[in-house]
Amino acid sequence: MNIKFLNLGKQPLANQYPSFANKRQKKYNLNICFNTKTKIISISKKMKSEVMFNKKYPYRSSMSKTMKESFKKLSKEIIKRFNPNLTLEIGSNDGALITNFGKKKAIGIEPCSNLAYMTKKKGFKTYNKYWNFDLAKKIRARHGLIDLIYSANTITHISNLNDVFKSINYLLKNEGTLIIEDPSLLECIKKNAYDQFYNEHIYIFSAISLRKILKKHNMQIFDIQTLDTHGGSLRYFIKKNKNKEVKISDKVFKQLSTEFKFGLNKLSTYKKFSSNVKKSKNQLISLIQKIKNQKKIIVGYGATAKAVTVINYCKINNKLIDFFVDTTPEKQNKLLPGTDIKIYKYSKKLLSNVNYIFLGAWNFKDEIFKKEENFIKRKGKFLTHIPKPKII
Ligand code: DWN
Repeated sequence: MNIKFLNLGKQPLANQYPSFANKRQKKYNLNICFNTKTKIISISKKMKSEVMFNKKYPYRSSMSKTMKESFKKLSKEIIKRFNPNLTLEIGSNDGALITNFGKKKAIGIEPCSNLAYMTKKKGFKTYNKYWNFDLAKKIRARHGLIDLIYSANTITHISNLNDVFKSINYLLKNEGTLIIEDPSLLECIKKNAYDQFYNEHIYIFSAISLRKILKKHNMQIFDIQTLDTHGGSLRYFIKKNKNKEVKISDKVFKQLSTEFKFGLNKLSTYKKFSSNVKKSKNQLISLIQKIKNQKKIIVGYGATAKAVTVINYCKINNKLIDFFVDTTPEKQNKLLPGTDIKIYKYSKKLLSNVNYIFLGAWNFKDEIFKKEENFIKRKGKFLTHIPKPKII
């Protein structure tokens, strides 16, 4: 049974940035649910993939140095540990991972044509398609079974998980490896990061819930890595049950036991989280209001999908946050979805008389702090809502 435990109010679609002139933006109700049987956390209204991921999708993994480095490191590890003849990436975005492999050694699948074009242009075979069983059949007929399938921040964006894993199982060699990487539910709850919930994040996985889905598809987690990326992610290494050669690492049992101890299998944990989220909202509004009463300038840094959730949930407008800056060309000179707050192209000059920076991209705090040494030197302050609203 799906039980709603958190209402994040009326929200627009994240990653659909309206022009300055567009004042009428559609919104939907964002509710978060816990499934008592599968233990999975999901949003209640699931949008069609075609509505969310199309030729205008603005998010590019290569926009951040941190992500580029993380993918480079991972590709080296994949080659050393598994030495695959062929790697297939589901949701290859702008090629931040696959371009680290040889052109004949990696295939991308990317439904957003603007992004698929970027890897095709670099000579990588890229299917500009949504991941499903029909595509898996087509790929198997053309390339045979695959040694290694990788997917970061994509599986949680696809509504039909049974089809996702059935298709992976069909295409992966019996001795092959599946690696998936997504925000960790444990970190999300611990950090009170309610902004991980928006229309694209249909699910937020825990090892507990992922293990249950995989079991249905005769697969299991054999190793887990904890990552700092995207506010705390888990990288799951998965094998088919048929593959008896590979041992289950202690890290898997450790993660499961930590999650059970924390109560990720219990509704009461999410009810507590929900009440913490409401507190966070009130604290953030009063903190920003207090700063604005002193006639200071506050600017949002990183017009992230996460910021869309926070700003809309807290009903923050351009009287409270003056504008946002972002390095992504597709987001610039647009409005932060659902709001009247403008997004401008990032430049140091634009920040020269800013007093406070609200960290929309709090997950890149270290990268941003390094970049903004001058802002810090001239006594500029950062504002965050993670783990609770405060001035840093
Ligand atoms: O799963 C998803 C994750 C991986 O990426 C997607 N559904 C959508 C997206 O979520 P997000 O928008 O919350 O992701 P990021 O990676 O936190 O976005 C960072 C944003 O901040 C980008 O628009 C780039 C911008 N940025 C910037 O302007 N200056 C980032 C850094 C580090 C900077 O210095």
